[in-house]
Amino acid sequence: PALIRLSDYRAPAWRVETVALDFDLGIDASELCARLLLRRDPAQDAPLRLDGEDLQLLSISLDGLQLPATAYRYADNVLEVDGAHDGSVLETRVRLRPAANTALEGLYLSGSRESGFLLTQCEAEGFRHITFFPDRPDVQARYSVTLRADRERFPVLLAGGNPDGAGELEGGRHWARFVDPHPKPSYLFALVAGRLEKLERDYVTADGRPVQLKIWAEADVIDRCHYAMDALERSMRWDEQTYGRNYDLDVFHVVATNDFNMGAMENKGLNIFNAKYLLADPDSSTDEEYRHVEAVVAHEYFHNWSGNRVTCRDWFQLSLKEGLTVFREQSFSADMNSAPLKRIEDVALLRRAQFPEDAGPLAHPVRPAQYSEINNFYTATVYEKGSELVRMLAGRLGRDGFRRGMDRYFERNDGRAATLEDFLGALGEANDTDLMPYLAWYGQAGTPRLKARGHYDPARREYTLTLAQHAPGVAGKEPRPPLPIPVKLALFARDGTMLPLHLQGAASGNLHERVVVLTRTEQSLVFTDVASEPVPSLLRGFSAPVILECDYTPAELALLLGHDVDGFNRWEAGQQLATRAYEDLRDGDATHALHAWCDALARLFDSEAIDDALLADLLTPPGEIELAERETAIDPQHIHGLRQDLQRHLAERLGADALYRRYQALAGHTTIELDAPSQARRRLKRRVLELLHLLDAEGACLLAAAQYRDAPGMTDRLAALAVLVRGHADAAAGALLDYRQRYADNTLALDKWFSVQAQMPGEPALERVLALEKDAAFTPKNPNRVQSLLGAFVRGNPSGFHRVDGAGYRLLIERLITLDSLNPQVAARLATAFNGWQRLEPKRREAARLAIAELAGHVGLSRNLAEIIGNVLN
Ligand code: HT7
Ligand code: ZN
Repeated sequence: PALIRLSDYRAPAWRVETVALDFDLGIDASELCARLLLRRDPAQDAPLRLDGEDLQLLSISLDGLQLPATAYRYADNVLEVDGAHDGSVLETRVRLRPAANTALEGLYLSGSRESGFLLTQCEAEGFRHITFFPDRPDVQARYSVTLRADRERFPVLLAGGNPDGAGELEGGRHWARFVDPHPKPSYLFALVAGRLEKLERDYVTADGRPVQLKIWAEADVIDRCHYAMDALERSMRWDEQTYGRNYDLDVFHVVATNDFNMGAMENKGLNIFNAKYLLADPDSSTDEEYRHVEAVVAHEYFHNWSGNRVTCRDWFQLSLKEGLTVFREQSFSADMNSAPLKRIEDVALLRRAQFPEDAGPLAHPVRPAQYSEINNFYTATVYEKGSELVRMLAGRLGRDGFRRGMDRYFERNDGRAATLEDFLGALGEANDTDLMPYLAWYGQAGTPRLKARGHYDPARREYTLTLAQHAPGVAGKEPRPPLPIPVKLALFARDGTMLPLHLQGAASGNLHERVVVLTRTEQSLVFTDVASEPVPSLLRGFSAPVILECDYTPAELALLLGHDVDGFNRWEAGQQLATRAYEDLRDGDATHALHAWCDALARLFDSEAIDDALLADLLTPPGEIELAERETAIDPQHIHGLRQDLQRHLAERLGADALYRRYQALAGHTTIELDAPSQARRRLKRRVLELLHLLDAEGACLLAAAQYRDAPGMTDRLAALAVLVRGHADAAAGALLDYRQRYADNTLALDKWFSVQAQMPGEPALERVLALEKDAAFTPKNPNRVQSLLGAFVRGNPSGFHRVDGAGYRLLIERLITLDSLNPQVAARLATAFNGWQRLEPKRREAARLAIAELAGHVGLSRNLAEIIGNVLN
């Protein structure tokens, strides 16, 4: 398939000044008349060419005259029209088939024909499935949208922008018009039509604009939208206070759907959400899901400035809006909740999702140089690594400097389609500094490594820290120039106190922590007046997205785990120590790290001073995917077993009595409140129960069965169910049956029922997945359901999926072929489970290779799936 290259970018030859869309909506057939006022770039001489995919063209006219068939050509998804000039008005009429659209891109039906509703999804290139248009983000137009439909079937009609009239029509039909005063790219267009209920709240922006906030959902779930409404209001206030950004329309609509390819979509004035990220209630949502709802509501709202008011020039700049908006959301969530816990959660996600992506055949720079299918580039690299790059810049400029830079960026680029250069330029100029060296981070794939070596000279009382960076190179290419790497650091004395930092060549001050930006391949930092050999705490708060290699002794890591005041680095020391302990077990030749890890955690377990949620995280070793990253011949089942052994050692060290006591104490405080201490108690209770299960499976299952039965909310209920299912307990079957009946009508709760079973470890998982596919509630047409069963199995259950007989791989390719014909985006995302197959141990590697090669040879794969499979195979 053709590759689109960043280096081929040309400004559009034709722009659209205004667009008037007139929809006649129906489930099987909808008709749309689009009137475009065209502007021509006088410097270019290209014919008028518009994107349009699978459109049924009914009529076409230019400047009021019907065009003869000889005056236009529609082939290969492009409509070419003769005779247009600057100021021409092109009118096209097309017919769309929403109910037949299973790809969920363009105009489609959510839910059933009888009661479902119509909606659109246009990012990245869905608008071309709706009408003929220069469907690229640097064409920004003013939209006026009129919707007409049967009033009884479609009582609610919504589009982005401000309402501009509504009324009755003959034959039980009605109409509504919306005008958006802000020019926008086509990917931000949206409409919704159907039977929906709403929650409403009045809001006044800091600059005095009254705004109606309206959340829409189907009648049976509208009561589960209150938390999202509160989160929306918090997000709006936070953006006003933190960035001085106000909302800019009279109404802000948010709609929930069960049928959605991603998390949510920031359409101007009409955000559309996967119900999974909008609905929340204690009976069906876990604490983690509440946090996700708050984060995604904030993320989409923040796009109104970082994405909508200032959009991307082309899709190569995707991280300009996504990395920046993830960063804004992370800062918001840190302010609303616990900052260290949020940082731990985000870095854990980066390591679980982005590091493996960056280390395998799907690796790409945050700003890719080329793509075949843009939908394949909504990746952890563009989002999560992109956010880390913004975080480095924000850290470099400091709070006030970053705000100054963001003000400059928004002011200078408001209403424009910008590039990453525009972003770095504005941040730098507002602070009289050159940030362009950071551009190198955006252009190279792979996670850089940072090697740290310390040397203490007692006679001179000097500590020299040598830091050397190494970026994974590309075979046959020049070594890469060094990157700017901000390293936040501190030094600890052996008694756990922080030492004042006297860095040679730097302004002195009574600092205990500082940030040093590395700019060379190797750099030595000399600290003077250091009384005894220190333990360095490096990359505090994870100040740069690199892999740190430092020859700490187990005792040094245990010291940081016990004493570091940076909550993130304390956790990080524990993760490194746990990884060493894991290696002790794997290699069977030493147990220093294992003992150091268990002892340090045993001390913390008894300490009153530590927050329950942080303790739960400290008691959790790195996951199987992360541990696999360090292996060269991966056997996921062996890794699973070793990680279980590691946790069993910890449980033994803590002791059954202490674990039971702690469990009972935590269970004594069971509530469904959402405040931080209540959430923290639930998190620790779950961890304690999991550890207990490794010591006394029978006893822990009795507790879990009781916890399942008596749970006041979903967090406790699902935690108990997971312990029963993962432990293959007798009581699991009864609990699963109970859950299935209890939540028969609750789609989101049922998704968790599928996932928890798909994630049971080891060989039995595959049989269970096959059985669950036969459940009446399973359908390959719903992305959430596919994700909850097949996604959870292939991406969230390494020891179940990677069977040595290759049955997991064969199942995946069979399902991919079916799914690809329904929804290529969903199929392509699932196929990324094959990432990293080259590092499997030989038997699994060969089984995976055969399966992938078979799929690659399948005729008629979508561009989405073909690109992923092609890249994975090479
Ligand atoms: N900007 C959105 C990205 C997106 C998307 C959303 C729903 C369906 C398909 C989609 N393709 C791309 C989501 C976001 O980052 O906010
Ligand atoms: Zn986004």
